[in-house]
Amino acid sequence: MIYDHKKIEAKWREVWEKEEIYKTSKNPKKKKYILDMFPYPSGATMHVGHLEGYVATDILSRFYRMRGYDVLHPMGWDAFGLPAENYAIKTGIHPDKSTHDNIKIFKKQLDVSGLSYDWDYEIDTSSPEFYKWTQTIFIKMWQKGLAYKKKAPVNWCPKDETVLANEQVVDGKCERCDTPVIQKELNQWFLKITDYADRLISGLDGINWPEEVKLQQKNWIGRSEGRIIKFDDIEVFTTRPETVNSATFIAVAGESDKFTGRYVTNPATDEKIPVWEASYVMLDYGTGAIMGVPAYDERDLVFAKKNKIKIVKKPYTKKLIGEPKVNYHLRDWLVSRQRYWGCPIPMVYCKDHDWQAVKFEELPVTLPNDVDYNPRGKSPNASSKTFQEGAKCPICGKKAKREVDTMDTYVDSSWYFVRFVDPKNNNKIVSVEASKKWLPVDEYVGGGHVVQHLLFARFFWKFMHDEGLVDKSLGDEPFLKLRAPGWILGPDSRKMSKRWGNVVTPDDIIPKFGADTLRVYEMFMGPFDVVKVWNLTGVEGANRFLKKVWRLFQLPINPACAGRNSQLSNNEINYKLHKTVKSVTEDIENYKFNTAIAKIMEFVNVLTVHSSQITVHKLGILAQLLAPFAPHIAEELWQNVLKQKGSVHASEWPEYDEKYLVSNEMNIAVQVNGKLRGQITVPTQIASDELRVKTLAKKNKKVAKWIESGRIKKEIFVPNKLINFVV
Ligand code: ANZ
Repeated sequence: MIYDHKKIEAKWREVWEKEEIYKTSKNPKKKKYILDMFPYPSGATMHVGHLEGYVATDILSRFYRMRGYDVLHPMGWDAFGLPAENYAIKTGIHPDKSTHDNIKIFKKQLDVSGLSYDWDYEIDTSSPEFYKWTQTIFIKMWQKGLAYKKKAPVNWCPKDETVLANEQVVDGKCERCDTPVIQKELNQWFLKITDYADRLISGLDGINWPEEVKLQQKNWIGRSEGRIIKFDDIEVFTTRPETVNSATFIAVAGESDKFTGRYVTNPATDEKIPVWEASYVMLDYGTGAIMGVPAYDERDLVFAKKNKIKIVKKPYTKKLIGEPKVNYHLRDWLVSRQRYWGCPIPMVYCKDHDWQAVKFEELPVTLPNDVDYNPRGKSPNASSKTFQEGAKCPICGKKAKREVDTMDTYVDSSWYFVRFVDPKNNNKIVSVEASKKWLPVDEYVGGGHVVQHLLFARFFWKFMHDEGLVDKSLGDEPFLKLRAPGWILGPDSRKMSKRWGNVVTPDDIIPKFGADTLRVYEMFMGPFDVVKVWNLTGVEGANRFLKKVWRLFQLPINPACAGRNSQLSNNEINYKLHKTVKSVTEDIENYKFNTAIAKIMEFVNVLTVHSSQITVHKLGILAQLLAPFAPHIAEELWQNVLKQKGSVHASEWPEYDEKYLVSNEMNIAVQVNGKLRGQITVPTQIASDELRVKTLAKKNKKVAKWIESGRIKKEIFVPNKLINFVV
């Protein structure tokens, strides 16, 4: 019987689907919510790098199910976004069509990889059933004063003709198309994330996240303690109030550097100091004005020298003046986009009542289909003939104008994980009971998004928690544990990209080697969180390993064969078995998938060499340990070779017994005249028995030849350790 991955994998996937073995429990007792950062279904198919995290969460899900947990492991689509719209501009294909065509391809790819999602929980952020609730949350925020509109200079990409969030501007260029970004004054919707700045920092202490991610979030929020000091009518924010007596100028935010002709009084020295405009002072931080202290501050020194301003260095003042003040570098979140393929902002403008929220019972405000996607500096929805129909002011009932902008797609992903626990609820964002059953997320896996998504999602959670939209007992943080897979680079050690022609997709690997091989290889490449280089030889190695497992299960399980192979004592083999179970269990819990596989490999070697000691019991445990990693082959071996009843994935994870973990044998070093000449293995009970150790040591062939020649004059015995013959 050869290992026919094609037949096995297709067969079992069908059985699993029919038997619904991944159905989520309706009444979880011991819950685990295991979540992937859901993908944007892009036109480029999924590559092996994307799969890395999905395989990891699949391993965790299968493992915890086998350990008796009720697991929620859902998948869905972050379906709104610019690429589909840009594609529509180029091809005329509606974003809804291209997105859903892509979803089909992605779903197929996930499926053939043997991922155990419960598709009853699938969500699609571009469906009205989902974005109705995105709009509901927006309105609830607006009602609490957390959503507001203001004129603001915004980053504008002249090519995409849209506003970009600060995070989407990389080195002054549009993150998506590399066009230099310009500033433009526009009326924009903001979400007041700054109200949560302190909680977004303090919450980090209690969660199991990589330290560098926490640090980057802290830096992004940029909490800064200082003081506000008044120089006549000009207030400045400073973190160094003790240097105020050395302040020799004031600088207010300006387009370019120039002297205003004004003077103000330094409250610490009573001296008159000049007021400058300086381009290095930011308008929207602190008070938009600084005290210039060239003696202590590098930037102020450069400015003072250039503009021939006095430089005075005095000792720090003991008595601090001004009022204590905390500032944050975090800005409110600009969420409006002048784009089509996003969630419509559910607001209307009334001449008499300003901006008002659409009534909840009128949601969702649906995206119109009759739009011109081409960016013309206006939102595409403004070109629709139907979009404004029925828009009226909720206060006076008069005709009103709908907001034509849509929301940043990060809004959708800020709460999707909440919807996953109750995805078909038609009456509510989520029922409080469902939230209590599954939330918060226990294991969250995904790469990148260190600042934006993770910060926004924490903000939304805190809001929903405060509002009682999720159960109050759930705590202030949505993702208890976070891990990010390391990048998988192409075989040429470059980032996988169409440009380099080095993209490897599951479709390149699965037909030839099978999904089990792909999964085992991806997890065996190296530690989960480090960068790894794709290597076909490694894929072949993983495949050879599975074939070896396959052959092991084909060996006769027959005590009559005993004696042909080298033998391990029962104790030793039990020790190896229990030790393997223990380490694989702990490794999976700690995301050490590569070492878990290495230990399974070792155990396969032990059984292969000592094949006379194979039993159904031992092979069964091996199949179970392998099940999370290589689910198809494990199932075939479990059900068809070992004739076990039911799915291996529904079986109980093997337990290890501490009692076997103390090895029952000890190694004793044997010396002759102080030189190491051999080693003997003795049962632990006799390792301190001098007479018995001596007898065994003398019989040892290697040792015997050294003592043959002479008479033993003396024996030195260290119990459990060594025996030395002096001849
Ligand atoms: C005097 C001084 C002396 C300062 C010194 C620093 C060192 P963080 O930590 O980022 O909050 N500052 C305040 N508002 C500013 C603005 N709108 N644009 C540019 N710079 C601004 O930094 C606070 C410090 O940055 C403040 O403390 C102020 O300079 C400057 F030896 O005041 B300092």
